[in-house]
Amino acid sequence: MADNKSKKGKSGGNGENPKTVYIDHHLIDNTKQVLTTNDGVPLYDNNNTLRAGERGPSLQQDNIYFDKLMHFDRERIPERVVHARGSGAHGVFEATEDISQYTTAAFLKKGTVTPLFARFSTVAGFKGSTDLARDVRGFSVKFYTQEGNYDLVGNNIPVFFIQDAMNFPDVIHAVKPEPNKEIPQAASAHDTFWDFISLMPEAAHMTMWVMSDRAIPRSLRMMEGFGVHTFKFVNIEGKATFVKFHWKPRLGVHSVAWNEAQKISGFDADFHRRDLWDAIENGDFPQWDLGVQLIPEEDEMKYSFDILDPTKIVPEELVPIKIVGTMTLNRNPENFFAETEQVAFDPGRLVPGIDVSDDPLLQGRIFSYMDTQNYRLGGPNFHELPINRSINGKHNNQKDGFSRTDILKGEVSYFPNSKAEGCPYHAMLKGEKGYESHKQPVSGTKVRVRSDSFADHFTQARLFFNSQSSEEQDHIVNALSFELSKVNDVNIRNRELAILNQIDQNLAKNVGVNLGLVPLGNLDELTLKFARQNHPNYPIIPKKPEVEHSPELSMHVKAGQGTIKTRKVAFLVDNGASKASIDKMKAALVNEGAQAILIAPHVGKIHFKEGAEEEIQHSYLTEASVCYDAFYTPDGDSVKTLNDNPDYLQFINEGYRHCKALAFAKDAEGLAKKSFVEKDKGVIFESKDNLVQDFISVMKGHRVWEREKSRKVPS
Ligand code: HDE
Repeated sequence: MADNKSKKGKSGGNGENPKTVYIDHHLIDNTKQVLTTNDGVPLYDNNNTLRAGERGPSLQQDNIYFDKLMHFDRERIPERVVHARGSGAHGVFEATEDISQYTTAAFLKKGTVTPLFARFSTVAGFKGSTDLARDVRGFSVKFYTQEGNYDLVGNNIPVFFIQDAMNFPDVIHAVKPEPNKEIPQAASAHDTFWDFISLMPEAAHMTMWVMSDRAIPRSLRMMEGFGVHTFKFVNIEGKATFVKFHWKPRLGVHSVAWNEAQKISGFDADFHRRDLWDAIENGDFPQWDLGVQLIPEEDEMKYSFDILDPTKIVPEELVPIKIVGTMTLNRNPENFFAETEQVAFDPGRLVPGIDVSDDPLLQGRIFSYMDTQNYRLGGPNFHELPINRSINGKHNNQKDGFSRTDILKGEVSYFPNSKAEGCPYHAMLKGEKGYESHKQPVSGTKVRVRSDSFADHFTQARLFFNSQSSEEQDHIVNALSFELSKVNDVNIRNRELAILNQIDQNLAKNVGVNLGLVPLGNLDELTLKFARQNHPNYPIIPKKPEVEHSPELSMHVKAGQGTIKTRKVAFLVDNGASKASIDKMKAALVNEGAQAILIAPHVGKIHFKEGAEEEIQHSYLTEASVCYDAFYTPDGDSVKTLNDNPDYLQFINEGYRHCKALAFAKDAEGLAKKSFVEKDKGVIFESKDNLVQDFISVMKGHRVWEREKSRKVPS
């Protein structure tokens, strides 16, 4: 397994990582170097412009100043039109299963280790927006395989809002800040988004996911990834098998609460970016297993839904997931712009053995990504940027263009040729294998229509809602209530309630109560009018679904499956805290892979009861309860001062409100009484419980959601 703990993640796991070796060749190290111009001329003075006299005007001949400013003035490139805010890391993929009967893809051959770069993103916000927006997360992986680059450009939600690429600019315009006032930033809670969504019943399924806690992950390391579309594997005989891709995080799938998300956005807008960076720096390399659902070509029409419809999942209970390998992220970028910003993903970048299906959303994506990279990265040579370059080289007759760096030798740049012995040659001419599209028979009348097999918009939205725990369902009700309360136009609220009513009447009723509205029994006339543009006989009676309850769609931790690896536990201390009480808990947590972080009223030294002292990095001034997973208050005289410390009380009140585990050593138990904290299974008292073991076991369950019902804490 490629999970070595090398500090800084310089190793690819199994020997040298050819991609990072290549990247390293491009690193510029300024150590012990004299400052130069861009042309390498050493500079004597980089502080003062050239001027006529000590207090006189600057001179136009100051080419050194111009060299510096000309570059600075051009530092920004257009941010991505969507997914502008992202964080990336290098890693490796190790194939662990023999699936050669389905695909010839070399990087999926059992035992193969392939370098990769992954980028996670939000969709709607600008480049500098908060990580904790309620939003879909992008989940892109560029595999640098021996057969060229393969990009799996997915999301952390397995379905999409729309079925046809033609509507993509519309859904994005609707969710982005409104064009007149450029409000709101990184948020869907506004009129234009819900106006569009309430007119598009095909968005109902995705809406359920985005209103669930999946849209506010605890960490990028704790979210699933999905290829979303159905793709094709192609084997050596040219036979295709439909495939759906899944990334399963080793740390489980976890989220924060909406109230926390809003506060984290204020306290640490880089919360996810920092978390990913720190984990990799600490050697806690995040890992995901890659799973595939395989559907024989003959079964294309077998199901109650259309496998080409990107608003549908294939329930795991219907087609099980087969794990075929593991991704390990083990190295942070050296330079954000050069790597994370310039990496160019494109779902059309395929390798032999993998092909696209006819999903109309996927088909549309194949144009858009290449087009956007050409614009965003300033021309057709973006493949030559170190982060985008394939590890097996590129040889073709394409040439020139802005920022070309390759220097093609010789006089030949055409094919066929005799002067260069026919090189670069077509693989087929030498009997070698290269990329071949799956030989799929195609016929049809040229039309702009939507298949009626795409017309069932609510069955899977209902499947998702019904598969959630009662707390998760409450969160969906709350999220919808929040979002629709922010909508000003009551017609839009009513229209969306009518859609929710088609999914689940109680859901619509409960959201309606929070909006002061009673849901309409039928879809709104305007919604129907638009739906009938695609399906003239809408609504069409849906087929009976094969699966009506899918436990895998719930994020609730299954008994005995949780882990506390890399979780952050705040040790709330002050001068006089007992080191013994701290050390005992710390050792147990670290043993389970968690982090113990001491927080005191001020940074700098604190003195323990036993006499020793320790340098503290975090204070109540810089830290917030919402950025931690659990809380421990140790024994000692510190308890006396914490008793009167409002920041301390705020920490544990908020932790309690957000259903986190709180442990109190014996001396500290009285502090719980001073706050809103009430004893329950997640509030652990040393005198009543098994302090260490119970604390760890509650943390493994992620949250004590039952506590949410009482909602006694005003924080
Ligand atoms: Fe994208 N999408 N998208 N998208 N998408 C972009 O490409 C587009 C869709 C996704 O980390 C853009 O490089 C169209 C589905 C991710 O750099 C752009 C359609 C899924 C990323 C684009 C979709 C995605 C993007 C903007 C409808 C999940 C970030 C910048 C047909 C399977 C990649 C860029 C990164 C980025 C177009 C729908 C995922 C404009 C036209 C469905 C993860 O090309």
